[in-house]
Amino acid sequence: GIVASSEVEQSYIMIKPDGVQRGLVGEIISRFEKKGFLLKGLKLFQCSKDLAQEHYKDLKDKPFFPTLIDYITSGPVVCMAWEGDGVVASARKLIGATNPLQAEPGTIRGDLAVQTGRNVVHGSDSPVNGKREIDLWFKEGELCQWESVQTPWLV
Ligand code: FUP
Repeated sequence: GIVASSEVEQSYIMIKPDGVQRGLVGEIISRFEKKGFLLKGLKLFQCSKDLAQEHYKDLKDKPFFPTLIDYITSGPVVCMAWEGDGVVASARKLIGATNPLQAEPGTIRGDLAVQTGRNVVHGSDSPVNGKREIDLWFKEGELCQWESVQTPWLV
């Protein structure tokens, strides 16, 4: 992994295999882009079981853990690092509740999904986990340091 050294808050956002299979990649990326966060890393990636298990290690004792690992490794995912003040909590609002049937309309899960086990997207649950997950999923050199010329309009 890389050391996510930026002082600015970052969230690891991942489009899960169902989102890729259903052709929702552009739609989902667009929501974070339009909100105004800064994209620092982006790749299509087939992950190993080891990586999926490490990512979801806090859930390893849950009954759905093996099913979750099979799902996440069932096809390519889109890995993203998004940056900005408040990005972790804001991304979770954009994503909506874990169970898509409880997710509000207007959220990604509320608009695009019906099953908890097929909820199309992941977002880090804390800034510390944002850095941890970006470090886990991206290698050295895969993140870009750049500033959007639009930034003055968004702060
Ligand atoms: P979230 O932070 O919204 O992704 O939710 P969690 O970290 O609690 O859960 C991670 C993933 O585990 C969910 F995206 C889907 C899966 N899960 C289930 O399959 N069943 C459950 O009851 C809860 C979560």
